[in-house]
Amino acid sequence: MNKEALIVVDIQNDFLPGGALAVNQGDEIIPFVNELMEQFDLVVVTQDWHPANHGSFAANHEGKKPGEIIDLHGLPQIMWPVHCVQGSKGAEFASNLNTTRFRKVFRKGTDSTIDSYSGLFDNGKRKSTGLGEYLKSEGVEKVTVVGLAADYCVKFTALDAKEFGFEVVLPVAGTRAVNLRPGDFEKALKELERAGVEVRR
Ligand code: VGL
Ligand code: ZN
Repeated sequence: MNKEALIVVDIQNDFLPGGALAVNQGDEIIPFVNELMEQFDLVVVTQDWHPANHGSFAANHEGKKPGEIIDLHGLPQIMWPVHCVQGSKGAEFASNLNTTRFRKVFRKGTDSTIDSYSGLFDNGKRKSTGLGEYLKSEGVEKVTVVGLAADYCVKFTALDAKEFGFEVVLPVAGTRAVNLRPGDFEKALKELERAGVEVRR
């Protein structure tokens, strides 16, 4: 049997229109994701979950503005607006997302010294969140990845899942991009295809 799982990445208020790190039209994927969850017996979820002193926040670095890149303990780090602070409204899942289908939630970005775009590992691949190991222990061989944002957390989650040994599918209808630079969405999709991810357009 080829057991499958759905990974729902960071569908949280701060990534929706009106949120602190709003993804254009990010809210449009929610009905699609709610329907898709009904087709999976195993749904796992990631939640961006930063302490207020997180090193990815421009506000925590004197004179830095969102979009600038700094060296954060040896890794290049894009400066983001303060977002998904632990316990805040912005860190909560979208109110119209059907959370009753969630089997397990993996929180990431909890270490102030390093960011974590992927739901499996931090950006330095120093620590695992346990997500990959959990799916393996459940006998999963194939994963579908949806959520926000296509050019950051969805991309790195899909790449790490592929590298972890899963077959990976990304339905484009289930994601939207930050697009800091125009074209980042398409660039991410190409990169995923080159890595062997099945991008369903
Ligand atoms: C994300 C930037 C910073 C994401 C999270 O979920 O794509 N992007 N933190
Ligand atoms: Zn974040």
